[in-house]
Amino acid sequence: TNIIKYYRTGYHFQPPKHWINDPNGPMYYNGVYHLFYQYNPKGSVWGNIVWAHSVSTDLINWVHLDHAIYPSKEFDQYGTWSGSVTILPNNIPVILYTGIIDVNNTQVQNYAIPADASDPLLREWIKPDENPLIVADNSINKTRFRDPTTAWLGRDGHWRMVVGSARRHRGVAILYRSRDFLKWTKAQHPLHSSSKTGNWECPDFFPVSLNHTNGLDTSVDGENVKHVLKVSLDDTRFEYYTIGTYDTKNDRYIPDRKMIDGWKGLRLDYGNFYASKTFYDPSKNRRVLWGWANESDVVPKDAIKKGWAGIQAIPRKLWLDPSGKQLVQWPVEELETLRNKKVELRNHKLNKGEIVEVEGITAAQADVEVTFSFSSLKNAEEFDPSWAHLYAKDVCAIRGSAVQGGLGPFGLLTLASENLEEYTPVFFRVFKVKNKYKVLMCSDASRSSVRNNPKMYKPSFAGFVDVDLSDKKLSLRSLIDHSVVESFGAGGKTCITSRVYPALALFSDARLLAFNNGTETITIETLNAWSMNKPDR
Ligand code: DQQ
Repeated sequence: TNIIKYYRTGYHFQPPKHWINDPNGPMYYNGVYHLFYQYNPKGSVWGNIVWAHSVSTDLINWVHLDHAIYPSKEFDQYGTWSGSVTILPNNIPVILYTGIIDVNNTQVQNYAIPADASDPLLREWIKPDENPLIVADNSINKTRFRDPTTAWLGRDGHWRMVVGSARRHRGVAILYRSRDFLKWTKAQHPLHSSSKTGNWECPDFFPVSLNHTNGLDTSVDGENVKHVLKVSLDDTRFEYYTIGTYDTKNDRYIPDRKMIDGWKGLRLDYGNFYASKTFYDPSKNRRVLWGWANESDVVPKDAIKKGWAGIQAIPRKLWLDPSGKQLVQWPVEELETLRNKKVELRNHKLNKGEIVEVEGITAAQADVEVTFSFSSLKNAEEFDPSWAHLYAKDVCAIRGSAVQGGLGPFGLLTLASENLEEYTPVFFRVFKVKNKYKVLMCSDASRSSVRNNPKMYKPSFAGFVDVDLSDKKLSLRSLIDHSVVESFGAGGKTCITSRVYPALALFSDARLLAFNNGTETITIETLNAWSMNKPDR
């Protein structure tokens, strides 16, 4: 049977067909949201990359326009790779992007401007003759020199922006400065770099407020402002970020002391989420994050049969946690306009081994929010000291949803088949470490499909949740959409996106359940679940 047709999402961003990857140059301009993205107009594997262009007034319903940027000049004839938008003070949006200029993959930085800035949709973009704006000097590896950020203005009235790069195994954010946005000079020192992280792709550098959840425009600085640097690690397709201080005097970014500046650092998403990029949305005073959720079937045959590959995760509002120690993310509120049929559970107890089905919604295309509570922490299982060096995902692989615990595992079984031959559990497990507690959140694809393609990648994604358990509650929201489950633990402190490819839990055959597999009884205080409508796309 032709099951792969069921993998197309219902409400995530995807064009009608073909391959997509990185979100590029997201912006809000004159009442319209723009999303550009890396796109192959000729097929469903990576290649022939152009900047496809879609517009929206609500980040949910989209209209697809003609490609904004595609290879057409000497300075980009072998590729138009990722980049960002900066809206200049005269209200002209400028795209900075990476051009590939030869078969050796040599990378340069170019710019493009709207042919007519009064066109409400900014349909046509031109690439002026001053291009390329920046070529790599001899100190830079020309094939690792890409993905310019949104530029910011310093107090001296000069622009700054960074380009992702590497010096051997050291990831580097090369800093450039300009007075007029045309002539760019490399700063003596990079904005930041970190050893043994490999090539940095798609850097993102932006301010966040210490006092509120509102976003800040990219040039904002001053008291009660922290800065975030996010990088995408070429070698493994994971990202990490740090929070720190932007030392404007030396034009350097310094991560806060306790930040892990490397592989084991904080992640915006502990799952399938890459090449992400934020933008400031002045209409709602928020910073919004876009990220690419690649296919994880790694079976090109499927991509070719499907005729498409890649989706964008639901855009998220992002802000600094009051602790200052991490970011918090939540799906943009506009998503809630797609909520349709609602079902709910109230004060439902789950004893050890119990499950409850959430009936009456289209479980393959749903939004579910749940708050779990418990009366004591004393049953939490010991955290094995030998796991101390492991990633959360490794602990999840050892202690999955089927392994009985003390306080947890409890959570949701998403995209579950009739007899639970398939399911993607999203759950918590609370561990005791000395006198403290450690909360693990997993989105475990290991049983997501009975398809036995040996190449299928079914990872047990997981992250720890830095949450105060004194109220003995844990909340979870999952966005379920046929081949994707995007989850937000503890109000968005830990986020995990899984791509999954069930063979049985398809469309109306998919079920949604809540479960508890720990000795401590769990109460579902509230569970609200909605069928999700399809937006225009
Ligand atoms: N994708 C683009 C590059 C970027 C990479 C090419 C990240 O610009 O470094 O499609 O996924």
